[in-house]
Amino acid sequence: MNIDIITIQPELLKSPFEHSIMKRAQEKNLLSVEVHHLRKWAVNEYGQVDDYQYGGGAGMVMMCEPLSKAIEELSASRKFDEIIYLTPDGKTLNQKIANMLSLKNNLLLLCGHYKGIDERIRQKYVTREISIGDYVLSGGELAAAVLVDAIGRLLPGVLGDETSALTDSFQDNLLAPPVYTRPEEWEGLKVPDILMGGNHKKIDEWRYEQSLQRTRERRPDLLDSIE
Ligand code: 6GU
Repeated sequence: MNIDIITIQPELLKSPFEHSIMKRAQEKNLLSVEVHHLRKWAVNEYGQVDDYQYGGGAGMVMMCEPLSKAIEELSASRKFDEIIYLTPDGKTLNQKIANMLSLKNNLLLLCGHYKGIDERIRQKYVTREISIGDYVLSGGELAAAVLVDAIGRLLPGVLGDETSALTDSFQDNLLAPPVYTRPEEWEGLKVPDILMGGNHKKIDEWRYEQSLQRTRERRPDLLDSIE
């Protein structure tokens, strides 16, 4: 999968993909992330990409022309399956959306800043608008990094153990069960006996029950869609 990202803060999008699973995904050529600096398509020699908003009010708006030039130029070499604008007024990201996007080949992500991007870019190019939760970030970059991570780890071959993404929290609308490692007893707290017994059928049942219980307690809203 190729993911192109258009931003005015390319530095913010370096480190998130240079470590751990995202690094491995790129080394294995399962994922390629290309970050493009919007200033390359600025309207003048000062690097201008934003302007005051019509109607007045504080805050700048990212202009149509740099964004459309960037989108057109990148679209000439790739047929994007989706052009996604990261914005707090988009649809809240969830595992279902991440799963669906992980099946695409070419994604283009647009990161907004200030008051956001000119509405006409959204009308003309954007196929999907995504938020990562009900709070406001200073720009779309960290949200884009979250989205790329959520999608990238789902690509076949990226996770070492192919089954591990399937047992994540949310993959079946359940939270993950508790996990333990050595030592067997720590500060008087013991690992549940069932996990020490080696009966895998019983262990699976226990984990499923724990998942259900945890979801009931913490996120009953998730159960509405399966029970
Ligand atoms: Cl995608 N962008 C910004 N600026 N803030 C957000 C967000 C996105 N998602 C949640 N908050």
